[in-house]
Amino acid sequence: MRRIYVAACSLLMVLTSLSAQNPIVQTYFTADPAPMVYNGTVYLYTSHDEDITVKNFFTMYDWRCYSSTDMVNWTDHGAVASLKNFKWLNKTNGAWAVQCVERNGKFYLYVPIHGEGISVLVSDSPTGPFTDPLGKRLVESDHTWQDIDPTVFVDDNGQAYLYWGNPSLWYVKLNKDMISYDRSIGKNGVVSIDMTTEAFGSKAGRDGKIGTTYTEGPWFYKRNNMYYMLYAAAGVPEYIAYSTAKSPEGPWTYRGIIMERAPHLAFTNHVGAADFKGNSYLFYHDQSLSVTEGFKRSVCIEQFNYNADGTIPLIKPTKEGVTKSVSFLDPYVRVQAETIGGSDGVKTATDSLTRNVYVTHINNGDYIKVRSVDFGKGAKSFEACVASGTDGSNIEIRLDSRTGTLLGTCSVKNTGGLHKWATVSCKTQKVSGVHDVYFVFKGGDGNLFNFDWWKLKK
Ligand code: FUB
Repeated sequence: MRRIYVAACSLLMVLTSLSAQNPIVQTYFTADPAPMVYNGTVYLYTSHDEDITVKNFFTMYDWRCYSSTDMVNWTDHGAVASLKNFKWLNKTNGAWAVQCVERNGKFYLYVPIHGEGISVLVSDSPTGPFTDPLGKRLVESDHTWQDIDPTVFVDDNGQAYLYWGNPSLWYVKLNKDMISYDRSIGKNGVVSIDMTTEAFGSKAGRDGKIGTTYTEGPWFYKRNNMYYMLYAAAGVPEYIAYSTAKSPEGPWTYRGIIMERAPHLAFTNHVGAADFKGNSYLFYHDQSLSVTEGFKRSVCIEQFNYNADGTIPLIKPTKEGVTKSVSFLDPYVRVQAETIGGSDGVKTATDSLTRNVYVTHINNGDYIKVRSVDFGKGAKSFEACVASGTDGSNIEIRLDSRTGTLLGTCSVKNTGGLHKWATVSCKTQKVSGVHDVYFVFKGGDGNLFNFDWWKLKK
């Protein structure tokens, strides 16, 4: 009997590991992914398409951050910076593609403000708070409308490069302080890359003239002594292509397409790449969550292998995404409720005073999936921190699917309001091994409760 049970569980695990992981965030629309590996964690910075698109154009006010240690569950750190960080700015829209890099324990967030050029914010933590060290834009050029999509890489010799641009590509050599640059090169420090077809491939423009495929969204990095420039190519709809060089300053050689156009992708695409725990990942965005709204995009990830010579294969955008976690989640320490491997219905919010992020907008039937949870020999009980203004809600703890084995039901009573936090607990059935866990929320009408963290007890 036990054997049949174990076999059934294994089959379920295979089935759930085949389930769709893309897009990786369902609580917000996220775009222009920029991963940063720091201290055993992948921090993923994204731009953010608002739920309501204004004037049928990019409606983007802030930048969000997510982190993961297993590549399947992502902890939401909320909006870590916004246009409001720039006191000198007289603009409420235009928070386009971001990238964060760490240097000497400080985190530098390079952001374009559409129409205003490229600026920088600094923090002591990867998740902020970020402050504006300059009180003005970082890159001073005479083409601010084209100054979007910054990408930064600090080379082994300590020289940092900031590349950016649409539809041309420029760079500055950042000084060690990361918030100023060498003004002695190029035009007041700004070096213009030669947009040749050898460097970036060829494509006929609308006027019939041959130009390069390079469009925007550069992602600059070095791997095994090869410099890579990945970018969105060939106008809209965009595909992803790349070029390589032996030096960070070029000359660049066009290497071809790495992600084709596909029906569920948006008219823009924008990539970031990272190696983590021995695997290589490509981050990009699609429009599947909004069902074909190009101004409501969502970040996706594919695992891939570089070819032996360092070239990048053609990578297919899939619904499955990253199916294998690179580590298991420990449920016996507090797990933030906003550590999510998939969800339906819920949102996250940030407490404006404490900056604590929690799960909210929980309605009857919504759920959160947490992947690859290591039960070890099994738990006896479940504990959760919740806040509610109503009685009669429940958290069902289910195994491997939203209708899977019910491990326990935790009742959530009125705690005195949606910001009056209290700990609730319930007994759970003993299960061992690694499983996906589904928290399925049940109750009456409207917002049931807020959910801050959970943990299992042995
Ligand atoms: O997200 C706004 C713009 O769309 C980005 O800056 C481009 O790379 C494209 O993804």
